[in-house]
Amino acid sequence: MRVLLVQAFTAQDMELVYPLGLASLAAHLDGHEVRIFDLNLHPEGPLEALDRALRGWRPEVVGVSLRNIKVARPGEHRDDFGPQREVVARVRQAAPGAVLLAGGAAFSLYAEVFMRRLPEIDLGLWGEGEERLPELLARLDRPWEVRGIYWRDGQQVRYSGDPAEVNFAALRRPRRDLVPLAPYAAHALTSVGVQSKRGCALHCIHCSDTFLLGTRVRQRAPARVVDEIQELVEDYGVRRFFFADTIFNLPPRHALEIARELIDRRLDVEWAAWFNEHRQTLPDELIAAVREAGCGLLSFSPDHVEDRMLARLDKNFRRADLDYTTTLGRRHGIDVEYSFFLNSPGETPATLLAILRFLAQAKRELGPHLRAFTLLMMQPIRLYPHTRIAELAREEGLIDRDDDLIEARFWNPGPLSLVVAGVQRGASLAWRVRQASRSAGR
Ligand code: B12
Repeated sequence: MRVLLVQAFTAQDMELVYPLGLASLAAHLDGHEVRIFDLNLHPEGPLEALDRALRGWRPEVVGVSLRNIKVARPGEHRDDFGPQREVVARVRQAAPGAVLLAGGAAFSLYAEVFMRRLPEIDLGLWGEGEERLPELLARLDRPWEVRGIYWRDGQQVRYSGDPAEVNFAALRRPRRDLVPLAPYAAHALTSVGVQSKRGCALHCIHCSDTFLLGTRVRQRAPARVVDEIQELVEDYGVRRFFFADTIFNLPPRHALEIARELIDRRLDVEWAAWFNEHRQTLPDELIAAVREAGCGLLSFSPDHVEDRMLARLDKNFRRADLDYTTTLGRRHGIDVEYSFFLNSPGETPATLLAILRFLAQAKRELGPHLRAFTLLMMQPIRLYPHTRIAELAREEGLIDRDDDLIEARFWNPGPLSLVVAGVQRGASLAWRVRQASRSAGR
């Protein structure tokens, strides 16, 4: 069959994100002709370009990847759902006879909502697709025989039941040949993804990753991960990438083995990843190894700095660990960035101030190694479905019971929300001033 995999819009004001999910799916579609079309590569007229791709090739199945529900920043937010709706409608219009299949992280988070609000979608695949998409393509007339499928029965939307997790270690390498890598590689350090594990053993109350990928961490053999990186370097000239793992250093041994493998192969690469803050997950030998292996940035999401607040957010570390991260950055001369939630459950003026004090302390200690991006990473928590904080927000009456959370909702109650707006404005001004002075200095 001719299968066109379409990457729908990602956030327009952020990094271009390589469609890793589609490249990974494509690697498992033996016996089909597969192409990938990324709308985000066509800023001049994405929908027109999609139209041409559909009419020119006439695929029998169009798989649309709905990755983000978020396509803009809070504050600038207008309508996050509109762009997704337009893509689906355009596919239906330009390929009226094709089976329109939806999948991707945002689809999986909001599957029933998407199925209800976008009647053009014929079928939806929940979760990881490498093992089940080939099964589904072989049973398009009996989708209920495949687990994790949303299908239509007249006016009803039905679901075939939860699937098992994929055997991640056994998956093939993503098909990197199906979309040009150069535009992503040229964009941001975070644009090209490589995944070394799926699932997360942490339980932060705001996060929906465990709903999508489970709490059991499934790892790929370090040598296989580095084979993929070597392929990026040698076959595509891509030397900068981001580990698309929920947390890279859990378990620390796996991260260490990947770093050692990178060092042994002498690949001249530059990369970043998300790290957990708990001191035991950051042994010195790991930080020394990741630095030598090309890691230029430890990206942390501590979310808060006070023990009481960290406990409420169900984080696995405390303030002493966070202080340790700044020491590490200084000692190893490696860049560090942090993201924080403002006005999260239990916040008071004093705890909010504690975040700003921590940043001042981190700046003193880290100097230029504290990435200024931290200034933009201070936001109230956006509420996503299937999270404990969304449930809490319903219990506390912050959102309606039946709010489907497609439109952005934040945990940002009371008068502190005004302070939050002020802090965000100040931080964003400081960021702009810094960027302007950097470009003037160039
Ligand atoms: C790594 C990552 C990033 C990295 C990406 C690095 C890179 N170059 O790849 C960076 C830092 C750039 C990033 C940024 C953001 N991210 Co992010 N990110 C992730 C993370 C942890 C992994 C994504 C990934 O690469 N997975 C690996 C691939 C193989 O998996 P996949 O894409 O999900 O595809 C599989 C399935 O979804 C499915 N599938 C996918 N498409 C299709 C299509 C069809 C037809 C079918 C059948 C199946 C299918 O099959 C695939 C193979 O199994 C996910 C968390 C998660 N649980 O997925 C969040 C996640 C995707 N991000 C999210 C968000 C919100 C963002 C940001 C908006 C955050 C922000 N800063 O405000 C930005 C947006 C950036 C942008 N330009 O749009 C959300 C998106 C959903 C939502 N809530 O809107 C997620 C799901 C996190 C969450 N739980 O909320 N992110």
